Amino acid sequence: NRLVFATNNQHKTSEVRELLKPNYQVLNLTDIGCEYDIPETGDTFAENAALKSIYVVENFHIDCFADDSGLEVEALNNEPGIYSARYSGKRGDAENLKFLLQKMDGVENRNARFKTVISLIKNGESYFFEGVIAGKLRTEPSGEKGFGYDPIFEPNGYNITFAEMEMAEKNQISHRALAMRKLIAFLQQGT
Ligand code: ITT
Repeated sequence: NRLVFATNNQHKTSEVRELLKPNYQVLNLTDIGCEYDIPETGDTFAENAALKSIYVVENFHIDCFADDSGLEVEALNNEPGIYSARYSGKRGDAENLKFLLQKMDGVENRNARFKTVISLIKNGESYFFEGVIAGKLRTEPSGEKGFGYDPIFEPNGYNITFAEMEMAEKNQISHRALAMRKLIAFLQQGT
C-alpha cells in the first residue's frame, strides 16, 4: 500500500512514516519528483492543507494527503498559527523559535497548542482530520530532537519538551499523531 504525502518537510515525513509502518509506504513530494513549492494562500490550516493535496491530485493524478500545522499561542491571539513556518519573516526553525521567545519575553500566560489538519483526497472526494495538543511554552529551548517549536513546547502532563522526547513518544501524543490516527482509521474502514 502506497500513500502520497504532499510535504517537503523531512521531519513530518519521518513522523508519518513511523506512524504508518509497516502497512503503508509513504512517498513525499521529493519522492514523486515534485519540486514545486506549493503556495499556501489560505486563511486556515484546512484551506492550506487542501491546497497542497489538490495541487498533487491535479498535477500528478494520484490520491494523496497533506498536513498543515502550527503553533497557536493564547497570549498572542493564536499566532503564529498558519504562519508558523515563516513567523520571523523567513523559513528557518531556529529563527522562528527565537522570534517567538522574544515576543513572549515577560509574558506570564504560557498556554499554547499545536494543531494539525490533514486533507485527504481519495477517489475525488475530500476529507479532513484534525489533531490538537495543549501545553506550555518554556522560556528557554530544551532538547535536540524533533523540529520547529518542539524545544520550547512542553505538553500538559509532562515535564519535558517535545524535543526531549524520542520520536516514538512524541508520536503517542502529538497533534500530528492524533490527526494521523483518524486518517488511518478512515483508510482502514474502506478495506
Ligand atoms: P509542508 O508545507 O511542505 O508540509 P512546512 O514545514 O511548510 O512543510 P507547514 O506549512 O504546515 O509545513 O508549517 C508548519 C510549521 O509549524 C513548521 O515549519 C513548524 O515551524 C511548525 N510545526 C508544525 N508541526 C510541528 C511539530 O510537530 N513540532 C514543532 N513545530 C511544528
